[in-house]
Amino acid sequence: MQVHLNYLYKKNTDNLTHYILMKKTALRALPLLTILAAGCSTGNSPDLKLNDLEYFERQGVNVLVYNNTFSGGFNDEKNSGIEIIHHGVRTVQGGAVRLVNTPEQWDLVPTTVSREVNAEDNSVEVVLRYEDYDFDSRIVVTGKGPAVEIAVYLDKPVPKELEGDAGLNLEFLPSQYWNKTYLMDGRLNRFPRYTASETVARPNTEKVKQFKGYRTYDDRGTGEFVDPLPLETGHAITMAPDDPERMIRITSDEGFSLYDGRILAQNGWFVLRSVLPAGKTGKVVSWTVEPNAVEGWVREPNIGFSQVGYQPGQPKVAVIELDKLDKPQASASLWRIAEDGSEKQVFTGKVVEWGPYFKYNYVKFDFSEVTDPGIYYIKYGDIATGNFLIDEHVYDRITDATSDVWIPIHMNHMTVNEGYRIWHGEPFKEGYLQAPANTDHFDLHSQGAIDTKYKALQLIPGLNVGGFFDAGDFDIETGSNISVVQNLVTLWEVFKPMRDETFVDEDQRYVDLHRPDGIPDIIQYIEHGTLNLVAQAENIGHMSQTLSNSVLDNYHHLGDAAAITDGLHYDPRLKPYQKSADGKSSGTPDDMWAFTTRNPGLDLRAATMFAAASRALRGYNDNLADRALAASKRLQQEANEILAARAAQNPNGRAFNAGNDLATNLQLYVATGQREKHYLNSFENQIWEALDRNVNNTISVAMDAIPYMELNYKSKLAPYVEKYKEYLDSFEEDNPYGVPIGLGNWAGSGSVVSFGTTASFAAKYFPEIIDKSYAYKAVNYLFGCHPYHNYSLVAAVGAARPKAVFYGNNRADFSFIPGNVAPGVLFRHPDHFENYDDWPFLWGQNEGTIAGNTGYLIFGQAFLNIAKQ
Ligand SMILES: [Ca+2]
Ligand SMILES: [Ca+2]
Ligand SMILES: [Ca+2]
Repeated sequence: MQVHLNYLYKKNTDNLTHYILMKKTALRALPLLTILAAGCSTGNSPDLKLNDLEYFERQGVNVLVYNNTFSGGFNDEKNSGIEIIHHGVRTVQGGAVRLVNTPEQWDLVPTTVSREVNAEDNSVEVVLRYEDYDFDSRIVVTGKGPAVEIAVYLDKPVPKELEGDAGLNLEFLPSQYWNKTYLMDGRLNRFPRYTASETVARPNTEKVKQFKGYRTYDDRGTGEFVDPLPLETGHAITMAPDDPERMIRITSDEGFSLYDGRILAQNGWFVLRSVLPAGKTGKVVSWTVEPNAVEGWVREPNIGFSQVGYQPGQPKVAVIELDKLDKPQASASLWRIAEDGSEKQVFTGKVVEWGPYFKYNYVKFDFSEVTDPGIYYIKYGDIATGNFLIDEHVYDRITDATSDVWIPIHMNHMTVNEGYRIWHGEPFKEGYLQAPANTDHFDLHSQGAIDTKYKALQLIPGLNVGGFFDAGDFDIETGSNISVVQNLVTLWEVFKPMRDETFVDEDQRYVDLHRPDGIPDIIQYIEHGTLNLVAQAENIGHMSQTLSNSVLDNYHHLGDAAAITDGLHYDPRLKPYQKSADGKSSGTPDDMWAFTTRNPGLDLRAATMFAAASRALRGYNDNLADRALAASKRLQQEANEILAARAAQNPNGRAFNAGNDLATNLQLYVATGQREKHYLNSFENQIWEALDRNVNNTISVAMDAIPYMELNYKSKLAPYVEKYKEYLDSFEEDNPYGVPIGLGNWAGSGSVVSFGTTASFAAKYFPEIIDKSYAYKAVNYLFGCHPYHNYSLVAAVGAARPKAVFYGNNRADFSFIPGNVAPGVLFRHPDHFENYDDWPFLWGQNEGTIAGNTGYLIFGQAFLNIAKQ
């Protein structure tokens, strides 16, 4: 849930370029042909055979064996091990030796010591290791006809302390199996829609330790943990005989049990598990797994188009994703729905081949010539899409839900109301304690030596004000919050959005959605972010890394943020769960912590942001504007002194990030009312060299400077914009969607938003070089023209089919918070894109972030600015 990627609204796309170039050489040059070849050679075979991408394949069934490995701790761990992609959907994963019945996110995972592919044997062998227990196991998966055998081998017996705990597990996606039937040794059952199976409470001493000794549960003083009991136990299970695309049969002489992992954690899966026998070596467990393959199955084409619709004059190209065994249609057509409900074919056009991209083939259908406003749908072969609009105004409201709903719901330290519903009460009333020295944090932060005037676990006053929840979690990630305020100030200064749909009262600590209060919302959001960040600078003395949960058992909280802590000051003299006589403190150690370890780079970013915030707040909240400016000057001076001292101590060390300095100099020039020319001189001294070094990385900040520079600056910049155009065009070669598609463990909508923002500013300043088509590609992608499915990735925005489930704090309800931008289509090695819309719980696909969503606001405004020209 942590966000350590760059969510600044237009930031480095350089690494991405790199990645893409690598991928192009790696994939385009070589294996793409082999993917096709593999498809042709194995696609029609009834047997599961290893293909050139090193997974077992027959048409409709892919069995991956550690193409994706476990990483431990912060990762979902629902993305790894033995995985089955069953008729296009990844329904099975987690095949591994695991140490509990239904593993949670922070349970121990094995490291993959080695992975060996044996093509002759049609098998893959992986060696797994639990370092903590010096415990190795080997998993051998062998294709045998239409099935695979999964076998566990031990060279040494299971360590004594793991006897009864170590077992072979395989996990099944609840949303694809619930309500379907299964038979265990012939006994009839149905997978439950909601979990209500049985558990036992066992002493904590019997609990296998969790990642780094963290604990995912609050035992309420019982000294016991909860262990799920099986739904069923037997030797042969057939799942979903009622659904041929999900049907799977598994048998084992050793026997297994089926569990419902949702009983411990809402993101749990159904788990099939065989405990490894004690005292044995050799082949200790063997399963035969046969996923059903539907005869003659070909994946239905995914017709990508903008669910929000199109402006009459813009390019309109649908990208159609096809199974590699599918034969492309020669043409597709556009149908129009009239006001009387009648339908008529109005356009037929050629379908043009783009070619293979990872697992599928792509063709395009260009219907740009259709310009009459109206209601339309696409027909390709037998498939008719949902309808969409062609109209000048289709994009007018694309940021309203984000601005009116998503962002205010993420305001911390406030009660947030909407109509009859309280989204959350006022969180963290007891404030934040100094994090103890040398503490690692599960959300990837750490506290070194204490560098403030406070003692460990002492209350740092004044921090429970303002700020925004990071994402689906509730911490104030300082770096993200700095980006948020910076994003909002940019939005305010460039576009002056006067929209007022939100009531914000900092004295009442109350937010009411859809209630105008006479003040532009963006100014109120800038104020709210600044209140917390200034409080950090004033009370801690510098910026914290994060204000976050102190215990893992309340970090994974779902629901009302006000219920995460008890609102009472922690008093270690009381017993856990005991309240003081005056009702003001408790012995429950649930208070949030401030991780204060100083980072002068972060302080410099804060200094830049504070300068911008003071400018925006001037005349609206002068007191806060003054405090922000004072913090800016002090932090800048102190941070530079610290950095200079460090440089003196370590003359060969790397200087502070020059790219960041470039932006800071520009910001400070603007912040000082353009009086301090030396900032501008520094900027000018650096910008051309930075552009020469990396134009894609630097063009955005270079364009930011245009309003403040002499006229010849723009003409000097033009050749770089030409180079930038080559970069933008390179995406047409890279993938059928023509936008950067990230392949990391956090999917890439953020990069598409950045791409669209920079392309929009380029189209504004250099329309003769960069036309609007690049920005349109970005909106197309976000609103439905992307791999896997064609739903809009932005929750509830003006589309016929927006995504319906997201990883927000209401994710346990399989719901969304309007205006959220999903990370989107997640890449799974070696060739699968995925975005679950019936399962919210994978953050890499479905979580939105405060920095990302405020970045989307800027993109929306920048895009509308050129789209309306
Ligand atoms: Ca976080
Ligand atoms: Ca307002
Ligand atoms: Ca408390």
